[in-house]
Amino acid sequence: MASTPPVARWLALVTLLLMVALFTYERPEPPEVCPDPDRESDREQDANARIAVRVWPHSERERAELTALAHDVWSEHAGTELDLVLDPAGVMALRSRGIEFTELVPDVLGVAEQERERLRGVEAARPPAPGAWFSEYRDLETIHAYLEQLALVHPERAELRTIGHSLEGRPLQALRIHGAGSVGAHGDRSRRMFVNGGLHAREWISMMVTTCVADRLIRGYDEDPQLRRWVDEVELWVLPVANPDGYVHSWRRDRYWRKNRRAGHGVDLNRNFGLAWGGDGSSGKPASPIYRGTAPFSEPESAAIRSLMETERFDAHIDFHSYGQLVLHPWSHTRKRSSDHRRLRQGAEGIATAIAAEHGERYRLISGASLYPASGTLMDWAYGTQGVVSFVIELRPRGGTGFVLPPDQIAPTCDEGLAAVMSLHRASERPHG
Ligand code: 0X9
Ligand code: ZN
Repeated sequence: MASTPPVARWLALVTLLLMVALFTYERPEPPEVCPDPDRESDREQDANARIAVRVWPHSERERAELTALAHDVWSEHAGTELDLVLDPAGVMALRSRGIEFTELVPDVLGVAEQERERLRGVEAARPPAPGAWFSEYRDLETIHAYLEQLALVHPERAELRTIGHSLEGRPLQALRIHGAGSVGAHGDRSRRMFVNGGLHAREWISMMVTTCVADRLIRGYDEDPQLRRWVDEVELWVLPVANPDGYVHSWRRDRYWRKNRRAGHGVDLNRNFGLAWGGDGSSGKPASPIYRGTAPFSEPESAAIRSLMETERFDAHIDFHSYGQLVLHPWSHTRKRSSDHRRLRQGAEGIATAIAAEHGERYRLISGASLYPASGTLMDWAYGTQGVVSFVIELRPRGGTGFVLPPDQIAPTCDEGLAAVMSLHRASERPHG
């Protein structure tokens, strides 16, 4: 065996020493910088922090770029504002690109945590004092028990029906409310209406408002002649929690959860209906907040609403959501005018006027697609395939803290919801009998 020449041995030793030095080298700590008053706050430094901001993109391209920065989209208005949830790096990106924005909620998770804390106290103080039920948000179990109680105490005008079950097997509970004139229903005298809340899990005010509307109509019947006349002429079905699995998840795990719970990623039920399914403003990606599912009505919750509407042949419908204070009319999937445009617009105007008469709050009228396109929605399917005069109402707030609305807003928002539902009477006149 030939021996290694001394120069080569020396070179090998130097290389080894260099490698050891390289691997053991530690980057020196950066020198302490003096606290900079303009420096991002500690909150913004925390990568897990979430900040809700409102931006006003100047172009479709900018809108898409800003949306790509976000963890979540809370609300959209085509051509104007866009409410996004960003992390601190996202906020820094806005700043460095000189993009104008306002902070809606500086600490999104903190707001949810505060609400949770408050509700823990409420939980401990159960059951609510009489008359205080609508002073606070209620979980699924409590809402369902309340609906049951209403039907039990007033069997002559309210009946509880299970219209189907959620993916995780929870009942979809609806109250059928009728007065003297509408008993037996399907008769000529009665108008047939359907309202639902809670298609989106995080929009808690919609579950509370629909429950409260049912409560006011059922319990107010004996004292209020105006209410009595209305209930006598109408058969109204109220489904407060259209997405019970999502609602439970929003209470227990993630306050800002929107979809149902399909395979953990969820399906946006308001993209799962069978009109223009798969079109603009819906996504084929399971992780998207507007994931449409694998097929129209792939989800038991939307399929149950389809069966109810096909069986009951309603004249009018409101799908309650939040937030933004808007009254939306068809279409949602296209900016083309519907053939009933004038009538739908008048109906929406009637709703907005009735709402404003309550507390002076203005709800803006706009067609769904003019707000932003959305395909496979309940409103479009109800109107387009069932001939139902159908609206979406985005309840309070206009911006504020978004989906986490202070509980003292439940009662006034319920006044607005009731006014909207009662104004449907006029909007529901069918053009062809
Ligand atoms: O996007 C939705 O499903 C609804 N808005 S929400 O913020 N509550 O999620 C609105 C659907 C109405 N249609 C259109 N905006 N096109
Ligand atoms: Zn919604």
